[in-house]
Amino acid sequence: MKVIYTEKQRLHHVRFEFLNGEATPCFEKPERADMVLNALNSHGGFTMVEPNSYGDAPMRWVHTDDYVDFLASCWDQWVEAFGDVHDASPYCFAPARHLRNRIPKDIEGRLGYYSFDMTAAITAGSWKAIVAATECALTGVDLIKQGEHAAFALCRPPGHHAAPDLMGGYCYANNAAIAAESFIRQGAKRVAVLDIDYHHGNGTQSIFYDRSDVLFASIHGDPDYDYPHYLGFADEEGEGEGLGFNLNLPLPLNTTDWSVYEPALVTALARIAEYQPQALIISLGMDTFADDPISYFKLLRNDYTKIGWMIGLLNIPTLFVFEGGYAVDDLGHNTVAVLDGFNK
Ligand code: SP5
Ligand code: ZN
Repeated sequence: MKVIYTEKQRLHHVRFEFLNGEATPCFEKPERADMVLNALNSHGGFTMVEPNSYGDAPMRWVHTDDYVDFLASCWDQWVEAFGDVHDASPYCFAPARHLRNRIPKDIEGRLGYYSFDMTAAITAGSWKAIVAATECALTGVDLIKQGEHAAFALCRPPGHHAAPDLMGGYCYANNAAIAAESFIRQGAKRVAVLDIDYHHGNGTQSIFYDRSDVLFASIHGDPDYDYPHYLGFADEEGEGEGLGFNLNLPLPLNTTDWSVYEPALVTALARIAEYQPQALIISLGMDTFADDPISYFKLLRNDYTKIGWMIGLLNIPTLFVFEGGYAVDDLGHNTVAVLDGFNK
C-alpha cells in the first residue's frame, strides 16, 4: 500500500493546549507521525510517496474563501500584533450563543470568529503544514483514481473537526472532506466517509449535512459526555437532500470494548454497503485505544486488525486519512494493524 507523507507537516507544532483547566504540552505533535512512519517501516510492505502540489484551491471546495484567507494570513497578523513568542490562540468566540457573527479586523477578534475552541492554535509553519496535509489526502485520491485499491494519507494536522469556516480540536482544513469532494469532482456519484476517530467528526458532518452524494457515518464517544460536546448525537440524520445520509453511532465512555464496538461497526459497514459508494474514505483516528491519554474507549491492538479486515471485506476503493490518536508508544503499531487487517 502507498503511504503519502511529507516532512513539511512537521512545520505545524503547537506548544500548549488547555486540558482540564491547565495549559499542557499539545498532544497533537509531530512525533505522532514519526511513530507511524517507524511502524510502517519496520512492518514492511508500504511504499512512501511525496504528495503532489495542489495549492489551496481544493481547500476552498469545502471551506469558505474568507476562512482560508484567514488561515493563510493569521500568523503574520498575529506577529504584527504580539511578536512571535507565543502561538496564535483565541480567547473569545463569536459563534458563542447570543453573539453576532460579524468579522472584526483585529487578529484576536478574527481568531475567535473562526474558532470553536482553544485547541487549534496557529504557529509560524502551520499554514504550510495545513496545505501539505490536504495535498497528502488529494494525492491519495489521485492514486486511487489511477488504479490503486487503497492508500494511506498520513496527514498532520488532522482535519475532521474543521467545519466550513471553523477550526478546533487540532483541526484546520478538513482533509477527509476535501478528499471526498475530489472524488465527486472526478466523477464519483456516491462517496462514503466512515469516521472511526474516538471523537465525532463534527466538521465533516457539517460540510456534507445537506448532501446525499456523500454519506457520513461516525462511531465515537457519546457527546453528552465528551468532546466535541455539541454535535454527534444519534438524532442528527442529515437535512434536506441529505436526510438519511448522516449516521451517528455514539457509544458509552469507559465500557466500550470490542464487544460494544463491533456491533456499531457492523451497523456502519452495513449502511455503507447498502449505499454502494464508488469510493470509501476512512477518517482513521486511533484514539479509541485503551491507553489513549485523552479518550475513554478500551480497544486493543488485535481489535484494530479486525477493524481493518472488516472494512476490507466491503471491497471498495479505500483512502485512509489519518486523524487523532495520542498514545504515542502504541500509535504506530495500532495504525499498521488497521492497514494490515485491511490487506488480509
Ligand atoms: C483530532 C482529534 O482527535 N481531536 C480531539 C481533540 C479533543 N480535545 C478535547 C479533549 C478533552 C476532553 N475532555 C474529556 C472529558 C471527558 N468527560
Ligand atoms: Zn479524536
